[in-house]
Amino acid sequence: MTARLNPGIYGILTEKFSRGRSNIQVAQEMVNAGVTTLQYREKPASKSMGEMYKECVAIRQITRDAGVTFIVNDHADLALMVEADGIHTGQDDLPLRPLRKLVGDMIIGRSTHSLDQARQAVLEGADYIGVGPIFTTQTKEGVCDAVGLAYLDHVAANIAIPFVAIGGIKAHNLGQVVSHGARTVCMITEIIGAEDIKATIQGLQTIYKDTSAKL
Ligand code: TZP
Ligand code: MG
Repeated sequence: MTARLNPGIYGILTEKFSRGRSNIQVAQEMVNAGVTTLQYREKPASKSMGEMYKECVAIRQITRDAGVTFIVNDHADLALMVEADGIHTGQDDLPLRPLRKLVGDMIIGRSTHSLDQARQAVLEGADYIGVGPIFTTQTKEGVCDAVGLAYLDHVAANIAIPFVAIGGIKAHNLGQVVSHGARTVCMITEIIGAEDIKATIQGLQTIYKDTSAKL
């Protein structure tokens, strides 16, 4: 069975933050550099569903060949059509119990911003939760205030399913995020906005491994 959430670096694809590079090119570079999970996060306002489908087919192939878990954001239809490993949903997206009926054993992730939301996600059958924004971020519009590092300790102590930390995470604060209990760490702009994606991921992996080894 596919792991419900891999430890390591969880990357997200959104072309508008990728310095003019295509999602396919960035996906290949991220997979080559060793991300353990890759999420496709485009909105229909940016691309047609047909374009999104074509990209997801290609990224499914890239991730399958590399043994990387592939998650589609928001769109259960796309996730099913390309046989993704999982679907990621926000608080305003599809409700989890009916979604589970639709996607069967597929991994379901849910973004959460409070312990109440996290507990609710567990009750409704999420496989993992997103926790954040840990720090202030400009990447997601309308997101709540930063939840902070101490909040990660509460999640680690109170929530029984795996979680991924997200929001404003960069090389300079990654060590703190890992020290506060995150085993899976997601970064959008730090990775896809980097000039050299491979070197950036390798640097992040070194921080992740060095910090984990000292815990
Ligand atoms: N959910 C909470 S914060 C966030 C999302 C999708 C954006 C994270 O982006 P970045 O660039 O890593 O701060
Ligand atoms: Mg969403």
